[in-house]
Amino acid sequence: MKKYDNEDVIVAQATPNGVGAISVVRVSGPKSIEIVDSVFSGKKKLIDSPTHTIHYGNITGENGLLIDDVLVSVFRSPNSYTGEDSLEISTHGNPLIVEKLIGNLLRKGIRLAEPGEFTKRAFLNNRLDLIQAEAVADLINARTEASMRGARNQLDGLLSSKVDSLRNRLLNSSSLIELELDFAEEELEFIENSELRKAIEEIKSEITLLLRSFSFGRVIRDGVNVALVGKPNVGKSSLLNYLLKESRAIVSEIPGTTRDVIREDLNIDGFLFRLFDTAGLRLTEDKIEKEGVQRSRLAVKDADLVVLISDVETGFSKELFSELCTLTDEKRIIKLVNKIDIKHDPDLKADSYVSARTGEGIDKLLETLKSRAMGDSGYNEKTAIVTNIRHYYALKKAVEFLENAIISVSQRLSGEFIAVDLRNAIDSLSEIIGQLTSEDVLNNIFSRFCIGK
Ligand SMILES: Nc1nc2c(ncn2[C@@H]2O[C@H](COP(=O)(O)OP(=O)(O)OP(=O)(O)O)[C@@H](O)[C@H]2O)c(=O)[nH]1
Ligand SMILES: [Mg+2]
Repeated sequence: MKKYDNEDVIVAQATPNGVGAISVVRVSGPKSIEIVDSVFSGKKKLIDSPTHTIHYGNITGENGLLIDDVLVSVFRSPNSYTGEDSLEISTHGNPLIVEKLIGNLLRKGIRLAEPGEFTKRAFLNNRLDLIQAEAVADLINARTEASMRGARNQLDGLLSSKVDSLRNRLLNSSSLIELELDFAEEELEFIENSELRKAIEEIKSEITLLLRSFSFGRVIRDGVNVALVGKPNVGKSSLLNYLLKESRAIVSEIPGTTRDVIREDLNIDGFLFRLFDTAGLRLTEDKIEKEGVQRSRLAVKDADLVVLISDVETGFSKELFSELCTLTDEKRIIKLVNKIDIKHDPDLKADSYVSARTGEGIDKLLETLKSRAMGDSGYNEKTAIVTNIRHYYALKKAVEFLENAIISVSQRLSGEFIAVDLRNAIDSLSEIIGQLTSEDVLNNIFSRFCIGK
């Protein structure tokens, strides 16, 4: 890992812009304490203060004019978020004060931080690995209990330590093969063929398990898109309204009421479901309705789950079901019968039976949605899960290399072939933790952070 050698001192507001009780301005970099000290007057010099101490005093600007009385927290390298000397200045929560304070520091040779630059420095100084750095952004952006817990899981290093241990096991195997190559002339065998194969297969199956956790990981992090579709008048909008507990979409007995796709978020036990109410699917000459039907089809394509709704009168049409299967995977479709308050038809087979009028069956529907979204994840707080698509693809690449390696081992090919595949698999795992990650990828990751983080 390259050592971080940036001499720049950076500054940014860490709290949201606007009026509040306090605002916090963050400063980090070598000489940051000295520089802030030059505009600060308190009982004691900041330079002489130990790490993790808080100091009250005045910050003055040009001409010695008071900007604000503040509290300054001092963190010394390496025991700070960034790993560098850094400070947090708490001012009164007025944007004008913050602007003046930052302006004053810029004049002293400090520069504005880029988005995510504090976290990037933490990563480059080995305070966090890349998975954890990405989790910081996820934690800040989490909007549901589940996504918050997922980000916490990553920040605590569950996935990091799993990937790291898989990587170390691969390193072990590959170093034995490389050793054999070094002693090729003596024909020494450091690891038996069957043993090697078993070791690689075990690692491969553990990575495959991680890959499988991604569908659930994505649910946790990004939520689930659910399209409500069906023929006109079956009660799609009524169901949306019932689930949201508000009269969001227009409901009427006239078929073809809904034209636009209506999107609303629903929180089910801390998991985010994005519901899309759509125009009823039918052949129509009406220009606007036609466009609506087209949009319904797009919603089906984008959906993680498709609730195909019929009512007790109409039942399911085979044609409609087949059409949906051309737009989405059959496994994503949940068949639902609505209006069971009118009558109950035991011959009408479906995954869910509800009444959007009385609410009967809705609790069960929520359970069905939740369990379908999560699959058989077997997830608990202690399992490592993959929530990030970058990690997913790197793990997938690792599996492909391991598959090649297994083929080479079983064909008893020369150790060189096996060594190359194992090396590539190791590199894929290293990319995830950030040990072998290109500057472009890093910039891309950190540019998505907010400024001040
Ligand atoms: N009895 C009964 N009537 C319902 C139920 N759900 C909806 N309805 C009625 O069915 C009619 C159609 O409801 P909507 O929610 O507008 O149906 P939709 O599927 O959105 O229809 P379009 O937008 O035209 O495709 C309305 O008159 C509703 O009051 C239910 O569970 N029971
Ligand atoms: Mg509707």
